[in-house]
Amino acid sequence: MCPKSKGTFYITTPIYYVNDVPHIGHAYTTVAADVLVRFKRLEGYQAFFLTGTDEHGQKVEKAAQERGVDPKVHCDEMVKRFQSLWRRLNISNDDFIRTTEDRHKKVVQKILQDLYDRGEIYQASYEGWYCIPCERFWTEKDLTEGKCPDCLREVVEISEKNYFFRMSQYQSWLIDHIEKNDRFILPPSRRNEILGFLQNPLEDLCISRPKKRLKWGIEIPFDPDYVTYVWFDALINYVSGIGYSSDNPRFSDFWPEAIHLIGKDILTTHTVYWPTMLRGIGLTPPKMVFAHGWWTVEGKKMSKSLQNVVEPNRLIDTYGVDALRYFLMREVPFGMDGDFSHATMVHRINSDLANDLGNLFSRALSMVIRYFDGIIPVPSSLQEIDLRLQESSAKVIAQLPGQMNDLAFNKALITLWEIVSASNKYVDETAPWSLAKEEKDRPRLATVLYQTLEALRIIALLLAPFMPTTAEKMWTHLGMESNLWEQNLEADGNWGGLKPGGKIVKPTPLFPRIDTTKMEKKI
Ligand code: ME8
Repeated sequence: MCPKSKGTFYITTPIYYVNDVPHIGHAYTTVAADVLVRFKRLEGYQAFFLTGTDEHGQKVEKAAQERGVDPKVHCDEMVKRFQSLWRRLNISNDDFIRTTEDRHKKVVQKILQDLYDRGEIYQASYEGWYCIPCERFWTEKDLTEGKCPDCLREVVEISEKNYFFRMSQYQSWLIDHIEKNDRFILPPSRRNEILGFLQNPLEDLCISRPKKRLKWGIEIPFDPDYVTYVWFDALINYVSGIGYSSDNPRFSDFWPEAIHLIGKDILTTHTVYWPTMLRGIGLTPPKMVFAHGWWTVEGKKMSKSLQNVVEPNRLIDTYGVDALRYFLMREVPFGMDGDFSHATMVHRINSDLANDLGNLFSRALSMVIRYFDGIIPVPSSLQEIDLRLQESSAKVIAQLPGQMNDLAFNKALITLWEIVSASNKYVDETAPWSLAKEEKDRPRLATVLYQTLEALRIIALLLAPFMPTTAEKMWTHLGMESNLWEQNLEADGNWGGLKPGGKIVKPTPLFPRIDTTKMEKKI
């Protein structure tokens, strides 16, 4: 089926620094973007999902120096770590942009030149403080006890000539834009934070770094002694990655539809620098910037020195891809901070996945194999209890799109589990194993098992964005011949899509129960 497109949808993740290997925080944003884009495709949107890597600037240059390799060689090696993790995590991005690619560099230089030609960029002397790890300038009054207000590390005093973007002139326009568009910055607490920040005068943005201090960057087109400030370079990926100034039809399909998913650490760059840059370029701001919360690990901040950085590859090896995707989306409301611990992860897997979903799947399929030789039976007249199951499925399908539009992933999963619970309850109450005892109850047995399998088909359809591999397994075990990724929520979410006469495949456990004591030893 090729449903008519419902419109276009564009989602991005931050482009991650390649100064280090990816960890659970990077995986979190990327999985969330993947879940949302898969859901939008299921709804029938023409969607585009962009992720990538941020490869210039001091952090990356320093990391390469420490390893004694050329920065580009370093980037080429590190980028593979991100790309292979995204493949393992089943991330369905449509493109992957690296800021060292020509297609990106050309756009950055074009934008800089345009802004310069129109007087939006000027040169001036800068005297003040600089935080090297954050790559940010601070005035004396910004500092916290003489240190960087963001990371509380030492700052250095500098005096140098640089180029500045006239960001300050857009302050009242930006405030107005945020006030008029209550979904531009979400959640609302982050919107208030930025409106508070904008009560103080906005300064112009320093967008260059002298080459004598930093070589690893995109050269400023009108002054070869300078490279571009890494944030000015990086933010532009969101438009260079969809063909700005190179592929106009594609660009105009997806801009300004963009939803930027970010962590709360990079809120100001995305909601102050980026919209004003776009305004300077003459482009409309993105539709939404959603800043999610921060993950700690067993109650502590993740850091190399504490040696508690959670490596997603290890979690996949231990628990499996879909269990990790489920945990990340289910455990914490998107927007709130969360804490990772093996104990909570094991608990989630055992209760929601092994007990609720896994048991439902294996007992339903096993009964069809036992009582109907694995052939999907033909249902007959429906009773009140059968209709109730259908109603609970229809109710869930009606609720999900709104919850997903609000990026309320955990609420959506709680809602989806209502069908899982309703189906388990249905099986308990109809007791097919008793119906199987009497030949006269065979039509009723056929109906009950058909209804249960159909509920499982709908569960698989709705679960697909969250747990693609599990959903595919369920889909093929249910004997579905159509391609799961070509389904449409409106048409295929209707009750009755499962065809009697199809052949069930013998189930293997979807999620084996984890033995807590054995797992503790292993960890
Ligand atoms: O900031 N909890 O890249 P970055 C949740 N290159 N999310 C986390 C996290 C944690 N503990 N740690 C990291 C940069 N993240 C820039 C972005 S975009 C134009 C340029 C996630 O490698 C979260 O999405 O430091 C955060 O915003 C991002 O990784 C920072 O990645």
